[in-house]
Amino acid sequence: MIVKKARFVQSLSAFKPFPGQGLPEIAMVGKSNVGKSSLINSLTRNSRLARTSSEPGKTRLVNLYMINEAFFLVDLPGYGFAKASKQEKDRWAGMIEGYLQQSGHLKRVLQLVDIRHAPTQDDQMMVEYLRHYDIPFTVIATKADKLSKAQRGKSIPVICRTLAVQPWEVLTHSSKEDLGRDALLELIEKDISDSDIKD
Ligand SMILES: Nc1nc2c(ncn2[C@@H]2O[C@H](COP(=O)(O)OP(=O)(O)O)[C@@H](O)[C@H]2O)c(=O)[nH]1
Ligand SMILES: [Mg+2]
Repeated sequence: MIVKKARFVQSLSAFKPFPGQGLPEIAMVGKSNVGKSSLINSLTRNSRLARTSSEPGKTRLVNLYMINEAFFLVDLPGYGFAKASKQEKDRWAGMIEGYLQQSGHLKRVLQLVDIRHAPTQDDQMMVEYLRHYDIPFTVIATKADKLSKAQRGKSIPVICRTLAVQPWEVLTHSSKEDLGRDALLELIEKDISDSDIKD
């Protein structure tokens, strides 16, 4: 798939109808700072579309981006931000869950994990949640440029074991080096054309 056009649509603080609703949605989840906004910018090749930050805990909203006027990329609030209060954490969890439960057009969740670290308990809970509700998901191992090829080869099995996924369910990605971009766009294209047939 070629990304010809990408635009920000809206930020939601709670799930509600939004312009263009009905088109397929691909959502991303992961702890704050894992690289969700960077992934959107990498897929769209627009470094200014989604706000990235070296300070974790910035995206507290559901951000919707329209791609090729054909589908949405949905940036969900990052979880696992240690410094947040219990109340704030509950609010984030509520927003993520509210979206996942109420979106009738979600085709896949991209579960982002940092390739350098074993997935956290929050990551494990998230994946169990997706599995429980039968939401198709793919694990994206982000920031691959920070590891050598040999190191990557060691960390992918750890991710697989911790999240109980198969190696082919994990996609290695780097926003800095453009690694994994084509494979991910291909996957999204398939999700979207499958939904054409069914709907
Ligand atoms: N080296 C490297 N840094 C990355 C990559 N993706 C994100 N980052 C950095 O990680 C930090 C958090 O990224 P961001 O996209 O804002 O994470 P988010 O909180 O999940 O949206 C920023 O400083 C990014 O520049 C990557 O693939 N490679
Ligand atoms: Mg972000």
